[in-house]
Amino acid sequence: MGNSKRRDIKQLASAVISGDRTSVGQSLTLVESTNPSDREDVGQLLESLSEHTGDSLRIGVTGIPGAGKSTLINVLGKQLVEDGYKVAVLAVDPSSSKSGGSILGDKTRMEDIANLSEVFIRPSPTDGASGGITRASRESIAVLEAAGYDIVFLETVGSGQSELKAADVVDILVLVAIPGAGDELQGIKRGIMELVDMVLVNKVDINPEAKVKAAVNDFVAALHLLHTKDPVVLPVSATTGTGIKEVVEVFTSQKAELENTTSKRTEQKVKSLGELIERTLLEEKLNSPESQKLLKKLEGKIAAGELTPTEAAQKFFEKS
Ligand SMILES: Nc1nc2c(ncn2[C@@H]2O[C@H](COP(=O)(O)OP(=O)(O)OP(=O)(O)O)[C@@H](O)[C@H]2O)c(=O)[nH]1
Ligand SMILES: [Mg+2]
Repeated sequence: MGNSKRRDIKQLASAVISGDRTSVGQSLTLVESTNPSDREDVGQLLESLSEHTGDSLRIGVTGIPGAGKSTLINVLGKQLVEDGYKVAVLAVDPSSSKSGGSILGDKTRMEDIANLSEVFIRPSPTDGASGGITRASRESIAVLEAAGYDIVFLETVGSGQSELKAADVVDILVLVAIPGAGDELQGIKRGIMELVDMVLVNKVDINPEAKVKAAVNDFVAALHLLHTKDPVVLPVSATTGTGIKEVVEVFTSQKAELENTTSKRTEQKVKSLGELIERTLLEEKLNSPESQKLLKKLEGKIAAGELTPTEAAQKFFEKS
């Protein structure tokens, strides 16, 4: 694009840095775009913001549907705002079929913070491509950091892939669980527990104390097996506020610690290079007219039963 477009992006970036909410929203729409022609603008925007990014505490919140993730973010966010932090929430929903209902649910579950000037909530439905989740989240977080948000929550539905991807982007991964009769680890996909830094056993207000204790002990034991460090497992209630102060204390001390270290951030930046290259290569490969033509042809052959998807993929790589 020409120079005038460039200047617009520069203006957009300055408006984001000044904290202008409309510009933050526009920038998030731009980075979420899957249109290849927007990538240049995104690159320009992120470069203009780069000196102002990288200083938020990023908290991933995962767990089975209905565990209380949104309700917890609402109370935690409220407390953090009272403590002087600016808070942003990205609700990542990779399943388009579910997104409508869930996003509406998220908004109403966060009604205490939804209208605060210190809070920005963004439901981010993605196209389901796992690379897309990480890239869009990482870039969205950069926009929010540049706009001055100190704490960014990333809520992901408990569907394996998005949780694993979210873990790459965050500083703390929180699993929200509910007490159950001995089956605490059910519904939690393999590979997630290894990445979890903190478990919140939620809804203690409607569960007997013994059941809560058993759940906490099970998670402590499970995390002990997986980590060497001391696992943080806390019983909480998003409804009554039980345990919320303790959780906020963990977050604020982590935030302070993060200000003194840069290693994790550096590690994440290094990882993002690989992802960017991967994505660019993929886009180049898929978007060329020849590839599109070949894809169409191969799709026809699969539909006609002449090729299996595996054979078609092999042919695609042989010929393109
Ligand atoms: N009694 C009680 N109910 C709770 C608590 N936390 C959440 N809930 C209720 O549990 C239901 C689900 O809460 P959400 O916050 O929407 O759960 P979620 O994990 O965000 O759900 P999805 O976004 O659909 O994956 C709602 O009806 C909440 O009011 C709690 O601590 N105690
Ligand atoms: Mg939710």
